[in-house]
Amino acid sequence: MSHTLRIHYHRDFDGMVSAAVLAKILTETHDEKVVWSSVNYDQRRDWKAFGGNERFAIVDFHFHPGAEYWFDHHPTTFLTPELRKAYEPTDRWAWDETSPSCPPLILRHAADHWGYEPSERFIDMAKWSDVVDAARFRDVEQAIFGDEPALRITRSMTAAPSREYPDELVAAMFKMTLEEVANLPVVEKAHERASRNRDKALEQFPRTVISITDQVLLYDASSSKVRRERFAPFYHHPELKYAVGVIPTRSGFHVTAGENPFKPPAQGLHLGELMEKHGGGGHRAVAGANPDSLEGARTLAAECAELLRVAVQPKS
Ligand SMILES: [Mn+2]
Repeated sequence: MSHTLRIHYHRDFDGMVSAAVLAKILTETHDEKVVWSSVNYDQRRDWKAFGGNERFAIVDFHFHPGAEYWFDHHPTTFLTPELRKAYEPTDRWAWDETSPSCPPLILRHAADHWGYEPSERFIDMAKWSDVVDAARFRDVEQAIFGDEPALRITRSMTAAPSREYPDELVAAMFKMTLEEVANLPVVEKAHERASRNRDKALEQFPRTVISITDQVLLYDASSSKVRRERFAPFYHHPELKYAVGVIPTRSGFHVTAGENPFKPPAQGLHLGELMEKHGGGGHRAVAGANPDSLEGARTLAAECAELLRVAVQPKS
């Protein structure tokens, strides 16, 4: 029997950085032998059985009592009240929903509990994780066209050449700087493809718009022929407060709702809590859910848009 520890991580920039950082730290401070693989929301269906018979860790994803190490910053991390009760901070578990991304809390925890001193490159990765995950970009131009290494890596994820691509990026982040990772031929190639897709997406977006009312935009990009750029609504319509849309996933459809990060609404709703009621999750400012059908996704998106329109109305 192997005593290897598997690190399960959320398949996005801060999730990959979290996996690389924890892998490195555990290798150095706990003498662990680690491997890693990404998780997605579909794997919550049989959450009890998650992890199988392996030793495992989870970063930037839902709390699981079987995780030997667990770190997350999502407010919707607990799938049931029982799981919420099963959590308490330990020297191997930490949750901080005020953290803009997950890596800084892992670094902080490792410093406080395990005497770990982070390297310059990990501090840099944690800084960019906050920018990317909390959409703390200078402006919409940086979000869409910025060519800093972290942003090129993030963009390259939208044109991943294989299912294993995130695991390869974690392996690269385990030993390289962001700049070195971004300059890898596999990343450059994916980034070029992603940039072409982005340009196409910006051009196609106006056709997917269903309505713009009270600074809330509703769109339907469920067609597999339509390219997607997350910030396209706010690029074309800087005055927006929210955008809600339907997009395709590998196995179905996803409803995504987000505040305009460049012009956050003064009043609104907690999107993570809203999506939680529909089997999804996320943060206050951005969240999503995966209804069972396209029709269900369209209905949910329209309902969300309507709730947001009411919520942003000035109260008299
Ligand atoms: Mn994440």
